[in-house]
Amino acid sequence: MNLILKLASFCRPYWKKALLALLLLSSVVVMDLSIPRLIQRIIDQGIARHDQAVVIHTALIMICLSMLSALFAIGNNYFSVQVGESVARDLRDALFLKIQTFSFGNLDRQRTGQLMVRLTSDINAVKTMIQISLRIGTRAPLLMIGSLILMVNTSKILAMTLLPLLMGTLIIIVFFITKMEPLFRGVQQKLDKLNNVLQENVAGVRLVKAFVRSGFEEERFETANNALTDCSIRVTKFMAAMSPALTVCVNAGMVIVIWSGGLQAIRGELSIGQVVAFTNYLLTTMTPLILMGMLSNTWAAGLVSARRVNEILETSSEVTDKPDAVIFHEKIRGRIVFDNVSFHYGSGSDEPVLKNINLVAEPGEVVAILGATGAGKTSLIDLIPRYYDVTSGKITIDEIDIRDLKQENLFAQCGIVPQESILFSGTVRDNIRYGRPDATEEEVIAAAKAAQAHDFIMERPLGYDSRVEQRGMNLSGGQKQRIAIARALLIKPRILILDDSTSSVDVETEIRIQNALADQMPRQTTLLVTQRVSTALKADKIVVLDKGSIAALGTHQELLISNQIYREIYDSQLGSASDIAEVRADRQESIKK
Ligand code: TTP
Ligand code: MG
Repeated sequence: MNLILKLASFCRPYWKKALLALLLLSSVVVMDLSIPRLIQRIIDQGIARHDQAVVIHTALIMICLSMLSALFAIGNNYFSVQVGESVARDLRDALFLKIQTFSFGNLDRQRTGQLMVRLTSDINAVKTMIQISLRIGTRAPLLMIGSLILMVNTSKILAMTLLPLLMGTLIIIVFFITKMEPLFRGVQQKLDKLNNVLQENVAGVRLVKAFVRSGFEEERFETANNALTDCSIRVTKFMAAMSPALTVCVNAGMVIVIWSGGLQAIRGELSIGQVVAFTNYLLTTMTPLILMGMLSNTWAAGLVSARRVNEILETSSEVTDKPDAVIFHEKIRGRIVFDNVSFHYGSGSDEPVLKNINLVAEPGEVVAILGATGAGKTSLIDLIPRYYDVTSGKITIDEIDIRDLKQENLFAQCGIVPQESILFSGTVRDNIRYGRPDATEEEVIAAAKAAQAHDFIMERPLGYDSRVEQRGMNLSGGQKQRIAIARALLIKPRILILDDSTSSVDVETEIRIQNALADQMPRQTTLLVTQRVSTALKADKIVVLDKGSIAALGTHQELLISNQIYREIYDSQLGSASDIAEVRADRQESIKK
């Protein structure tokens, strides 16, 4: 019920068109219903009495009515299509907007394939349901009720004889409709599964090839594909039984009418015209029934889809602004404090990913976060822009709890370079300007220079106008990373978050990027996630993260002396000779010059 109301609310803006469609439809039904009456008149008053004028006159009326009815039906179609398409567009808009508000936690739970199916196939099913309802869906019951009344009006006795048959037919239809809905839900679920497999495979087709896993993937796809086919066949088989069942009912009705009506006509209790009109009304009662039966699948599928679309619309984002959320009015200093923060992802194990993190990043400081893969580095920095909310403890920026901030304002302070660089198709310039479309050419170039991207961009014939393919396919990993860094720098963030963002860049270039970042005035607070000790060397603070806890915290020199874990990492990556550190420091200096 709730669902129907929700759907109705989406139709409300188009109620005038919908009403017009229904009015036109009612006129069509009235005209359709008058045809058997006119036939009756031709037979009883024209043919039986040899009155040519009545025959011609009535036939002409019938032709006019038919033409008018066709015209109205076209009008009805036109408005129904408009209403359906408009509602579908609004639903797509609403879904899309909703998905934009989803937090990372929501998105983890909604698979991409599922969201795609809801945005396309499900909305189409809802659209078809609306259009059908405004056309045959309303026409059929109106025709049926009209014909029933006129049948009784034509001959009460004959109508009573048919009553049990009509009831039986109705029961058959209700039976089919109720059985059909769960079957359709099954089909949609199977379609979801297929889309998930498809989505993963199309996105990762190179990997599948590289690992010679196409056999395995084919099997996985085939399983999903066969499941969908089986389910669809079951639905179709079930539905296939319905039409013949209803046809049997119609034919039985005809036999009853001709038999009993014929006998009554012979006895002179009914005119031939009445019998003919009655058979016609019987057909107009039964045809809509059959039509409605056939439409019931559209309705069942439409309702299932409407429910699925509604599920998304009713999901509330896990991270939302408080009603009294504040914004930073002035430029922030960028002091970030983790106050006893623990965190675990909602799904799966309840083992916390981060445990009792206490950490202060002073304005302008570079804090390097070092740790093995899976230590929780990405999870730690994802908490700063509130991609996820902390489970306990709090994070403050300039002494304000980030949960009290408007999220948009929070985003505006953070320049984020995610671990996986995501680029959109478009020009290099558009990709760099993504967060600030109004940036000037000089600003774009300055950001690209700082990210050490300018040179390789200029080597391309079209420079900043060169095309970036979907997901940055035509760029190397390091080039993508540098464009992503330039994009983050362009918004001139007070807080810069680099998640292993120079992992694909050679060491020399990495040092140049670090130097360029250090030279920015005033310096932004930088959180630098890395697995390489060499990247962390010059940071003001180094945090060593181990299985979600801080294992060590201090400068490189301090940690080298005091911390066993850090020394081990250092030795394993750069060798035990401490002079290597000096060599590296020298090189950094020389590159800087
Ligand atoms: P991460 O924080 O992603 O670990 P990391 O960034 O330190 O590792 P890497 O260097 O490889 O980038 O993950 C920490 C733990 O959290 C890990 O056990 C996996 C788990 N996790 C989830 O359960 N859900 C998620 O969405 C993510 C990102 C991680
Ligand atoms: Mg990571």
